[in-house]
Amino acid sequence: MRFIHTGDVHIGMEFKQASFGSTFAKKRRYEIKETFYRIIHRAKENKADFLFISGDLFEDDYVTVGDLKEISGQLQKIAPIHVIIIAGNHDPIMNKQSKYAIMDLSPNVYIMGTHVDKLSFDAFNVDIYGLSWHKKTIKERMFRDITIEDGGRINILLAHGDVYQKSEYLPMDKENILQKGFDYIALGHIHKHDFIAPNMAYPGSPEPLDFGETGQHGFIEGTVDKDTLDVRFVPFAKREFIALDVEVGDHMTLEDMIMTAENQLVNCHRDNMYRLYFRGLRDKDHVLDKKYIKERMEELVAYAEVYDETKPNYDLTRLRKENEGNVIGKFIAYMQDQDLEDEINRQALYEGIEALLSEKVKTNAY
Ligand SMILES: [Mn+2]
Repeated sequence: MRFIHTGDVHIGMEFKQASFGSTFAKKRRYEIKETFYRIIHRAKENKADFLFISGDLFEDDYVTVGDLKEISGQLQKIAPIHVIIIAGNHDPIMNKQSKYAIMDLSPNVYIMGTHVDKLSFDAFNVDIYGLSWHKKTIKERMFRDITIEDGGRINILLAHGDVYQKSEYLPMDKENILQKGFDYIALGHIHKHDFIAPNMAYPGSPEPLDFGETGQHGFIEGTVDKDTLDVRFVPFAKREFIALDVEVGDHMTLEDMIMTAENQLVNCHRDNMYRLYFRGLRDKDHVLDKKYIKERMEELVAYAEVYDETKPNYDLTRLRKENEGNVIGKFIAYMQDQDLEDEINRQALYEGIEALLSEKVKTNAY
């Protein structure tokens, strides 16, 4: 039996907590759907028998009726591939108003029930177990007592939950689940792909959702029979989030610093999304204009964010000595007693010095 396993697609995501603005967020909303439809198409091209969607297909609060119609329309097109869906914590089946209830699903699409449910496909000798979420948190170990009815069948489990820790997101004990005898366990909930065991895996989100989700994203594809298991992760995302450090020095001008970053991006994939951390000491008179640098970087890559972690090359000891007794000296002394590892404190120190020094220039001038 051939299958594709995906989940955590999060169609409709608004990216309200994300670092990027509304224009890029809107673009990502479309790209998430685009990649999901490419996966569906791949299932058809590769003649998969089943497509497993292990929870969080969409964002219950933000998915539109148009999105839902589009999803069901696309899934209908790949019949007779059986599409097995469980709801996760972002798209739970809480009542009759559930978004799944208003979807007009074709006969090849199955939404599993909110109690441990079983679907049988005799033509493939397959039994599929699973359950859909019915609320936003589940502290109980819902699969602890699940048992396989017929060990002669290919037994699959779809589970949206947490095998890493005892969280309120349907905790699962890895060993407990593994010893039950499932041939493949299609997990969902964690957005980074991971093979927990050869026959138990998280596919991760097909598209990464924010800079917390760096690394490759895609889906899992494979074949499973009573005596064979062949599964692999397939990188498939349109874009990847990548964090880069740009080391600068106080011998550099602003343009030098920008060119250092550009040289790093030249060898990178231009479709990816970058977060650049400028680090090191810089000349205090070369201010990093983050907006301008972002524009320059986006001539090379699809998206860039700029973080200024540099320290201007003020000689604090000298400045403090020179200003002993005045407000600048007192300010430096006070700030040096604070935690200067903290970015906000550090920024306050440098911005304060800059402001006070420019005041001093003005005072002297008049
Ligand atoms: Mn999720």
